[in-house]
Amino acid sequence: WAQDCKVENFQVKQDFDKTRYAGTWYAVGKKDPEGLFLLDNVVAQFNIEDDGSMAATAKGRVIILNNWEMCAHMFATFEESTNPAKFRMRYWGAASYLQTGNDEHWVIDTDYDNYAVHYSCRLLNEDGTCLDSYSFVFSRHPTGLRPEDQAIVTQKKTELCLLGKYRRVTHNGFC
Ligand code: ODT
Repeated sequence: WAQDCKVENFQVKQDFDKTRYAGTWYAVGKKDPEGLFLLDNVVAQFNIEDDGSMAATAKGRVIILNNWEMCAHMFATFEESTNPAKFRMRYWGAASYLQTGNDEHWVIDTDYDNYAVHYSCRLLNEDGTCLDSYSFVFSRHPTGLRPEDQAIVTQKKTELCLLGKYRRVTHNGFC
């Protein structure tokens, strides 16, 4: 089975259950996009709204305007698609100088209780591979992934054609 790295062929979580996904996720790994924003101390909190839609808040350390370090407070709403694991994420910050945007938000894999792999391609190449992507590895545990989850996550990074492109996301209490 040869990998073609075409975004449309990436497998996402089957029968994704947003209710089980709700709650707190600690970012433990990240593949950065062009012009990265969230640096470290990234924690996301997913919620199900009264209307059944998914929403999230996140905080993380950012550096804005060259050299100003701060803890960004971000908000997102998620638009569903025909695939339950593929959303559009509209996001904005608590302050106007933070990033806003509308990105793909795919849940590649999760066991809901320990790990999750997220993926977003912002820009496609002509051949259907991704020119500008970012991806988070999340853990339910602030201490990181359990050893038994690491092999699965490595497999998913490989399937996204991003193996070796992630960095560790540290948590040192800045946010
Ligand atoms: O950090 C980057 O370089 C790109 C990411 C920018 C988008 C951050 C928006 C966060 C909005 C609130 C939160 C939600 C949860 C998100 C989970 C994962 C993907 C960001």
